[in-house]
Amino acid sequence: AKPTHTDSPGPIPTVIPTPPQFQEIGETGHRTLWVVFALMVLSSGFFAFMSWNVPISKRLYHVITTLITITASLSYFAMASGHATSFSCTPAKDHHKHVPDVGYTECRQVFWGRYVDWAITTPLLLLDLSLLAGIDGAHTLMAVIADVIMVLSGLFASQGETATQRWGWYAIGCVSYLFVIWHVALHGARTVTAKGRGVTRLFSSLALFTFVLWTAYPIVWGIADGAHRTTVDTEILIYAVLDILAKPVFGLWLLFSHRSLAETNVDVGGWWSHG
Ligand code: RET
Repeated sequence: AKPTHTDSPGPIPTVIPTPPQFQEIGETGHRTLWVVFALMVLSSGFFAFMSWNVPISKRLYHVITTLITITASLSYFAMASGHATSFSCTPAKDHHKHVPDVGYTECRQVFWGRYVDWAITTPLLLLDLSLLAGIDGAHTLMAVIADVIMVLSGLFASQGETATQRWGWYAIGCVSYLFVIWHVALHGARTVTAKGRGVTRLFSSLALFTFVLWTAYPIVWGIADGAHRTTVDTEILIYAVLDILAKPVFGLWLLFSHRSLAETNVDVGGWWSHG
């Protein structure tokens, strides 16, 4: 017979619940966050310095690229000083499946500051690439929106409590990422040819570098944040290397190429500058 609310609740369980298992940042992770903060500040200063003698009309890439590392500096400052973080608790895998009351939970430290950073910086990185390739506003806007959906999906996935929430949002994020590649890499490869051989070659290498790097992020997310297969410190280290390549190294490459290749100039009309 179906149980009803009048049924006796049964004997009081005598098993003491296992306390949650915590996975959190250690000394290495902490130090790494401060080092990346310092590198992002230095890069921002250097990019600002590079724009010193460049007329405003030719500073668009400098401004965008500097804003990217400034944003990363802020986010790394927040994370290194112990802000922008929370614990995400999920039921532990396999065992105790049928006795949820005594199954332990795993609480892993999540730095949600990353997602705030990515929500601002990845659209700016795409803007750099779109301007370089001469992609029209329509495709740029669609790429940027797909990208914001991708990052927010990652944020929701990281806060999810059930496998459905976590992997569901992760899957939505991955589909959005495919739209980003489609609008920027594939579409850009077509439009950039109008800007000549030099820009085409630059865009091809920069876009390849970008999308190979970017693809590492969902892989790391799946292993570290999704499946909890690495420590929090290892995760911090891997994201640190990826972030340095995706922001300061990308920026150096773009700004130095822009300096020596006049065809990279963008005509964005009178709104940006009057001459
Ligand atoms: C998430 C999880 C959801 C699925 C996908 C993701 C992709 C993230 C990417 C991040 C790129 C970050 C960069 C930072 C700047 O330095 C959100 C991890 C696809 C591509 C380039």
